[in-house]
Amino acid sequence: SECIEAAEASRLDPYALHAGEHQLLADMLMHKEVTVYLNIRNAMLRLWIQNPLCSVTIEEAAGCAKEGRFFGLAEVAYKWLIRNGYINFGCTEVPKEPLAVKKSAKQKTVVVIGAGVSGLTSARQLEGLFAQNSEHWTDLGERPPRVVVLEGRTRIGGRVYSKPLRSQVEGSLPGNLRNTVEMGAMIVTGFEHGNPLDTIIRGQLGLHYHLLTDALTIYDTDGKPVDEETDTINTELYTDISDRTGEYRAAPQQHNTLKGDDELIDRARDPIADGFEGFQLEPLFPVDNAKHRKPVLKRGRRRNAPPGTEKLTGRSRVIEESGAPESAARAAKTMGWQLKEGVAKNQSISLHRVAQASLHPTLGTIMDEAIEQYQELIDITPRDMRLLNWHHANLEYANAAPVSYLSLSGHDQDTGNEFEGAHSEIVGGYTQLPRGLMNLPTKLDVRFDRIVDSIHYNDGQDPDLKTKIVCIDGEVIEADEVVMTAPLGVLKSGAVDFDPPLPGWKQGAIDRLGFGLLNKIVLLYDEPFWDDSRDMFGLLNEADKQDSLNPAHYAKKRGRFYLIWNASKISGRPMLVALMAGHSAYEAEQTDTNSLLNDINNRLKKTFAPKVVPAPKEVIVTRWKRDPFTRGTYSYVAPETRPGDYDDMAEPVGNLHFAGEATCGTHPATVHGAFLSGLRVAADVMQSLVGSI
Ligand code: FAJ
Repeated sequence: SECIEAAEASRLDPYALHAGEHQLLADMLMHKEVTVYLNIRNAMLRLWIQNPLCSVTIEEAAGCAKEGRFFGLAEVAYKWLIRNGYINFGCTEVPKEPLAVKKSAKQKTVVVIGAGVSGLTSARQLEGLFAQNSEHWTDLGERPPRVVVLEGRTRIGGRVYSKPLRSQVEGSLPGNLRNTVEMGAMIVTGFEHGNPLDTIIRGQLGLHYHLLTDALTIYDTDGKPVDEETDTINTELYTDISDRTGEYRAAPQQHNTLKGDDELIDRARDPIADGFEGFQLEPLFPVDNAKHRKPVLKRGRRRNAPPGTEKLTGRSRVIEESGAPESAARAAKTMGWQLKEGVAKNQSISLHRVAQASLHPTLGTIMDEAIEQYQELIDITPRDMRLLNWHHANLEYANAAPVSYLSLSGHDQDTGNEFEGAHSEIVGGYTQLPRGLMNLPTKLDVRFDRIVDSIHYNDGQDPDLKTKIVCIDGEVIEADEVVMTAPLGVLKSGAVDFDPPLPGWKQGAIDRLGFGLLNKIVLLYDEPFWDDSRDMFGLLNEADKQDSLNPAHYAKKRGRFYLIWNASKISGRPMLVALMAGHSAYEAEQTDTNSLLNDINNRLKKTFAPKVVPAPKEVIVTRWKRDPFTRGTYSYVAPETRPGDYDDMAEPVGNLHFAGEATCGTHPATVHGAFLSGLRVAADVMQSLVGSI
């Protein structure tokens, strides 16, 4: 079962091939051999997960095969896992052959643009892959390629930025605490269950973390806490409305791949030899540790190929009707709402007309329509409206966009990929992750203050064309392969010129995907006046116009300081970080710091009275939209976005490769998504330089 857990923690199905494995092996394996392969691969993952400080060696990998005749299969699994960043990745020493060519021998160059998490991960991974495949270049009489990272800023991390506070404390802070504030990403989601950053953060860097609790008190505009019952019924109503909009969600893509025998895999057992002794993958492992041969996968011995092995290309579609949900009135009654006089229990709401009224319906329009229709069935008070809009604000935070900017069918297209388990924050600052990626096990070649102005890449038309990257100060760097990780906001702005221009399918995806905004105001104090045992609290906001029952009238203000984080656990200083989401995030870009400070001060005074709320020692306001190196915060699915757009963002154009959160459709808008995109792009670059495994 440790093997099963290891596969799951690696985001792989322990009982079925990954689409990449399927592509590599489907034509060569018999049904029983799939089970053998999966047992071998799961066992290798176990070795890695148990100790990610040490790379899994080829000998250890061979040991995962129960019989010598499966060594060939083990080598395929080993190479596939390494190439795709499932083992031997991150800040770990990798097995390296001594350099077998002269130092003056030819060397290719891979240029990575951007030293955020995706750029540093791809550079780190490429260094590792080049070292583990050094024989490829030795055979060519070359040195393994060098990797150069060009970063426009004077710091690493990009949207992961633990900014040092101006106001220092006397002496040093205890333990791992640092005098910093998270300007960008702060939360590591599903930390202990499948988040690949766990391997680096805990397994390799040994960083301390604070597990978050979701205990949350929401304070109303009069400063009084909302009672639990009111909070609960509004949360349930919001969830019900959200579920009803799920009817219009595009169906997720499905991949059918070869499956093994569940029962045998559960017990890490191989099928009995009978029936597949004709197995034809040659044993490739050098039992005497001699030089390896290339895998020879022989065709033609396949028997009993299971049906349904084709990958389903299922493009997303809008689900029209998905059975009859419980009537809205009955659902509301069950939640504890009082039905209005004359409302029958079977009375419901219907969102079809509004959903179909536009070519690109938005989540916000349909949810607000649902709220309005619910108002016909139950008495929704202005306070309930403030609470429902608080939930809107929370959705606007998660997507970095007002709900009226989100696609109805695709806003949650990554649903189902989230990791289980508690969320956490890194004690002492998230920047320790990019710092580790840059420095361990050896320092990457990161060049700061290199603002890339244009990329003259090779789209394959003329194989002799030299690829050049030009910085705004005129410096020109030649490259064989380029990895572009500048954020979607930068790509949208046209700040970087592409020569030749990007093809229509790529530019189309860049134009259609959304790139949103979230801002924060950070307040540093001498002493906490809030409940320091809690991680956060919420604030409700008034409607910005007279009609407090009209959902549209809350849009402008609902995201202002709607959630306030207690950051003292990670920084060691009494500090609050208030979020400004949705339209409020945009407003913060135009509002001066003093006005924002006055506003939040008044809210805090009302909330914590009779306690005295002092003036903060230090105030920081983020304004990510103005930042020329990001121009916003993270990607979202806009109404015009098409189901394949995230995948198209990840596709290379000739020798120009793309990484970054907006290229990771399974985990967009996150640090782990950026990390996974870095691993993926490294495999793409290897494919270009070396070919398939
Ligand atoms: O906690 O995982 C967070 N946790 C998280 N990601 C967040 C979160 C959000 C979240 C929480 C839970 C679940 C999902 C999301 C919410 C929020 O609290 N938080 C967050 C908050 C803010 C204010 C921001 C800005 C972001 C987040 N994110 C998103 C992640 O930070 C990003 O997805 C991730 O860090 C992106 O990494 P990346 O490698 O794709 O991109 P960058 O921007 O870090 O790196 C690009 C580099 O290129 C930069 O260093 C830039 O300077 C450089 N560059 C740009 N143009 C250039 C250039 N260099 C040279 N020449 C040029 N022309």
